[in-house]
Amino acid sequence: MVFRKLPGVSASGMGLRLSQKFVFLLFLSGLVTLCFGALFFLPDSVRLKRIFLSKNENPAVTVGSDSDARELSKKVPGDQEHQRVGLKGAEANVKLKVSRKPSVTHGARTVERSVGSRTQEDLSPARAHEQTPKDERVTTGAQHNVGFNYESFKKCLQKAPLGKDQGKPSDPQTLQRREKVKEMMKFAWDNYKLYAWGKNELRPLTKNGHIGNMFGGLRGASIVDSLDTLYIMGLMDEYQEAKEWIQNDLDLNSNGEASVFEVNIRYVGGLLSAFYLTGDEIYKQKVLELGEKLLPAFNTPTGIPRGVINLGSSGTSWGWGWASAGSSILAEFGTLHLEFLHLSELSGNPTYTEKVMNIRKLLNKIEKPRGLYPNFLSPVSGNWVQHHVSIGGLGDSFYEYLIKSYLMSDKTDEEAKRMYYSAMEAIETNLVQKSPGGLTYVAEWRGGILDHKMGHLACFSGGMIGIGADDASQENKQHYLNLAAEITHTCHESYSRTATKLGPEAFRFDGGAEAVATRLSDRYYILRPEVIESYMYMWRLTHDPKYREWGWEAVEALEKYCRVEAGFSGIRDVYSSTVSHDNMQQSFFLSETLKYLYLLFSDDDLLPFEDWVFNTEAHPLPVIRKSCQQEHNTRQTSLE
Ligand code: DMJ
Repeated sequence: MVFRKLPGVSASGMGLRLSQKFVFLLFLSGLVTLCFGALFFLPDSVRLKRIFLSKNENPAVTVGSDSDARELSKKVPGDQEHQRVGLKGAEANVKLKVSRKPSVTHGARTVERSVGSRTQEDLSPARAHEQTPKDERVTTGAQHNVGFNYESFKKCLQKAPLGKDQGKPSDPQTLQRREKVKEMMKFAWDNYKLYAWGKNELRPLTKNGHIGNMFGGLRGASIVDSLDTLYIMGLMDEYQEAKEWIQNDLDLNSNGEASVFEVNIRYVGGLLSAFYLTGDEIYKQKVLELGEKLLPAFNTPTGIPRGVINLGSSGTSWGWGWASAGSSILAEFGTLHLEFLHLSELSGNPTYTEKVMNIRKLLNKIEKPRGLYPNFLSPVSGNWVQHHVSIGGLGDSFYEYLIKSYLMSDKTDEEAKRMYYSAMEAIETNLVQKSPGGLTYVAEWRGGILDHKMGHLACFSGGMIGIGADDASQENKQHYLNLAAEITHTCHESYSRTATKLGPEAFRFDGGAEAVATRLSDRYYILRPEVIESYMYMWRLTHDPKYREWGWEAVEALEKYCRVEAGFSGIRDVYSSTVSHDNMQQSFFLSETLKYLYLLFSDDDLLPFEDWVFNTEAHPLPVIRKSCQQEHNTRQTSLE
């Protein structure tokens, strides 16, 4: 184009008038902004988007030591993720909805979105490579997969995992009860197999399968969750069916949106346990492949992972729609430690350990109101978002993983120990209450105001406080054991005070109420394990026969009110003996509820506590005895 200089008008060297030049520049900058903005609306697979919006944009926030600084200073995909979070409200088809109370209903939470299937392009290995951030690519499990020796690992166990006789109790009544639990497992499994094989969960009334959206397109949650239960119960035909499905049908190439927490506790936990119990390489292979897919969730400015991740090659992650200001949830990012340490063990890749140690560093450093850990934290600023504290939903398994990290480290992880006992001290000072009728309970805390409510989920704390008692200071050992017993008693009361002898989702201690649900919406029971979990721990710690009796009461109630023609179902109102079923056999019923019952009626040498800790989905993970294993490895190498 030729621009001619007009006489008498000031113009630039190009022959444009100043106003023309201004308009032209305005137009040009508008065009550039428009083009750049449009990139955000392109699908992830478009090459231009990958070039311009690379995963390496946000500077990291340094938390803690040099190695953390190194880890964090690797660049993270902040901008792209923030866009995603920012867009969420506007994305009509990405509506994350909580069916009742958010994490209070882990497992019942629903994510409203149909999971997209994987396209040809998604499957291309070249693309997967291109999309993996550089820092993750160089540390993949396969490249580090050196050094783990199953034989050495086994030699470092202090006892046989299944005991001398698979934990068979000598007392005939206990044996009979244990057989009953085994029969319940077989019944639940057979019906899942018949009507829902390969789906995530069984719908026992409509006799079909449920997929849900929690696992990002992964399938077979009930199979993965059942592997170790079937194995320890000696249901070997069923175990073989499960193993074959893992071998032939567990497809990890899913491209859906998953809860990092749920995939970790059920799939990663389930596969890890199956590997450690059997030494079968297929589980190791699968779990290392899956572990890598969770890593991009940590690509945030602080390294605190977001709650939801796309398991496909984009690895995009974002916070739950219901969590304020895109925050991450304490019980979610605080419940990765045990599994991630084992992923490092098996792969030889330190990244997993570094990721969870970074979370711990941040939590250690940040100021805690009255020593308490609030449930919501921003993965961007690393600050608390709301001051809601709870040992039930949203907070629960974070505390559990502190004490279990200490136990799983062969009692060497002093930092976890310190954090656990100071958290317990703060909880006791601020949250533990006694009702007028003498029941001990753990209330919730909302910015300094107590909510006198205890969720079913919080009932796991009887067991947790129990296993933490022995390593407390001398003067606190008995105190914690008593506290654990009192909480377990309260939780048993919440069962006793119903028509069905099964406990409600939440019970209250205000307005004259004592351990009963006062709201209609809290009356349901979805086959949850927490109360039975505490019975099992307290039985092992005290051998007080009442815990076995309470466990048996629960078996009878489950049989009477939850067993239907084709499996077990949750119920809508524990206070009514005319039951209305919710048509869902949760995968944690097979993984946790039935396993804890079986262990309750077994001898203590079945999965002995000296060698095993249970993850929050009841998958047993072995104590890591690093020096012992190294010693055996060296001995073996020198023999070869
Ligand atoms: C399980 O998936 C796990 O125990 C988790 O920690 C929370 N609760 C459900 C079962 O209630």
